[in-house]
Amino acid sequence: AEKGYKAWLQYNEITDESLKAEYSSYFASLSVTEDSPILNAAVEELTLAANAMLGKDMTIYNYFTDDATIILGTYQTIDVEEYGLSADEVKNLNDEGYVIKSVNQADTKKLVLVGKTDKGVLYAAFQLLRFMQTSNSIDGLHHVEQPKNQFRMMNQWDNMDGSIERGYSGNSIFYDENGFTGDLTRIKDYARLLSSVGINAISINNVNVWEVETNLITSKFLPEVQQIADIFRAYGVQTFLSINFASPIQIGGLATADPLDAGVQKWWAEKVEEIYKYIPDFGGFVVKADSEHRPGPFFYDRDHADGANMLAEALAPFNGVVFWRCFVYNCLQDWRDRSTDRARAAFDHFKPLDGKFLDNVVLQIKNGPMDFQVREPISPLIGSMEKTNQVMEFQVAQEYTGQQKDLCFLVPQWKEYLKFDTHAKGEGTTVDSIVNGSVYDFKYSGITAVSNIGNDANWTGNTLAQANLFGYGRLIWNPDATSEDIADDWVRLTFGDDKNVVETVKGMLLDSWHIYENYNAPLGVGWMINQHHHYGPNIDGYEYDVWGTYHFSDRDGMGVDRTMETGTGYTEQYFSPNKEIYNSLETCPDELLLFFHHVPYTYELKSGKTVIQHIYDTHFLGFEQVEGLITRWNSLEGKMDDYRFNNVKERLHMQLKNAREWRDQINTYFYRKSGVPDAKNRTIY
Ligand code: GCW
Repeated sequence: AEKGYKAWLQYNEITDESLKAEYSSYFASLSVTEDSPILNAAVEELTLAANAMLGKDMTIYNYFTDDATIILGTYQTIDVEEYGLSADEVKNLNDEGYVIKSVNQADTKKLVLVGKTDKGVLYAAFQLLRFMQTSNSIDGLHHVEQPKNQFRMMNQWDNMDGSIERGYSGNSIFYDENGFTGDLTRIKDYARLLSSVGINAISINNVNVWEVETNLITSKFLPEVQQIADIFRAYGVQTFLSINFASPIQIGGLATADPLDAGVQKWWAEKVEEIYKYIPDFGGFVVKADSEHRPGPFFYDRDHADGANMLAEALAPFNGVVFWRCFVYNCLQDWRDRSTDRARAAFDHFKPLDGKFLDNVVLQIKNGPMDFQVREPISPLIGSMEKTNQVMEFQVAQEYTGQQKDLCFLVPQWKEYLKFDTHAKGEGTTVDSIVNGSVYDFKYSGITAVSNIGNDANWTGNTLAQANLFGYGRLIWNPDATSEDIADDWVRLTFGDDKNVVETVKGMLLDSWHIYENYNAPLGVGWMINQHHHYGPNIDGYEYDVWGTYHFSDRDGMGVDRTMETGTGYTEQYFSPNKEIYNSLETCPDELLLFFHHVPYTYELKSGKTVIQHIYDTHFLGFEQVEGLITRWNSLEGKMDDYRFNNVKERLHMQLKNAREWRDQINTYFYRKSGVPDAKNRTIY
């Protein structure tokens, strides 16, 4: 059994006879006159799929001939007008855009896949195959698309010992025992998965760059990085590395890593030149500096613009880019110190530096001000720096959202974040319009995310977590796509067209984020998790610790006062009217109430319930909903292979155990604190 390995690239045989006949008439032969690794990848994918889905062996011509049924290439070489397209239609697309057109006149049936560049052609091939795998007719097709974001990136948190920081699906596919696994087939298949959903950049090592990984930018490892970059390049994916800010000391033999030191600058310039000898289109660096004990410019009394610009100078001659992370906060906070607020940190550190960064620096900002909780407000830094390139960082890995045991389809959450109105330039300045670079005309922009894959046969541990990887790519390609459509596509591609399977799995996915939220930390307060591994409830797990993640529950109430008048003043960081909306108890939305305010347990929510009754109700409900997920899934037995069925079934039972623990610990804790009984008298311990 392939155990879920093919994910959404199943290419199952087409069983509907009339569709099979229709597709087959187009998949007789293919003509491509340009030669590039990316175009070859497109042809290889189409050939593979034609074989698997239609049992056809296409003839490939490397010249134009009227005999060819598929014409594939860039607009410079294809005479698009011959196929009823105007040259402008393709020319006016961005570099990754494409057109798919079918011509079906009486005696000719042809498919034209034309891209602005070869990347567009590859994306067209994957889209065409998606149409076919989801049983759409391709007669009369005229499909035009281009991505709405420039960088569509993936960050691996893989270490060279083979472990993955926050990995929930086995070990790294890249590394093992402080070297490379050498399994290039697996990496190629990962490249296919990424490219098929439009990902165009990847950093291949953890942002925490430890001792061994610091050497990735040396001749010891660069030949193997080059091999990996060659594979990704053929799928339109540009390779980046995370670097250690202290590299000049650790591997350069210098006494300092001070960004303003001439020797350090020279060292980086030479280092970058060396890297580009191996990888001429190397993307650049991802940097976690002065964050969670990693070295950075603060150590030398320099600011983050000094640090980022030093690397940017070195990369600029090669068009390289620095992704500089804004996850900078005091992780040694004294819990007694009520004036420090971790949520404020990114804005406080970076906003004053607007205008000081070189134009090949991109600030990488987590979607929320804390750390990928089940619910957070948008980071106020997004949209606040007019003169500085920004990308937003999501986490596809489910560190705080069930660790790929619990089902949590994150597309609806990301969608809410992307459509949030920051009001940065008045009404309608949504997050997606900022991160796609159109509001401030950034040179570089887009979205990045922490990957959720490992070397488990099915890539993501829980087979249903594949939907998050797929959905991430599809959503950032086009943030206007709906969660429903993305989920629908994923289920059909992964499990086929059975109506029951499609409706059931889709429903489970779309409900899952709210279900998870129901049994988790309530009303946006976050955390309440076990230390270190972050799975399962531990309400006071971080309450008296250094990490700045507190809920301040006492006998009367709970929540973090972040208002301007009596709290930390964090609300001030938002543009009006968000600032006022969050600052006021009257207008703050229920789901974020405890993120912004400390309220009595008896405080009445907009829903009409008290906070304490809301806690009880959602936690009893969340557990029941997980029981419901199990019933829904069980109804699908026999409708798919046993491996995938049992894989998800096992995970759902782990989820039920987790939900029960959350329900009972949260309810018991707050009952004991508040003394307020459940209005419905259910069992609380
Ligand atoms: O919250 C933390 C995670 C760390 C991670 C860090 C980060 C890579 O728990 O494991 O380190 O976020 O984003 O840098």
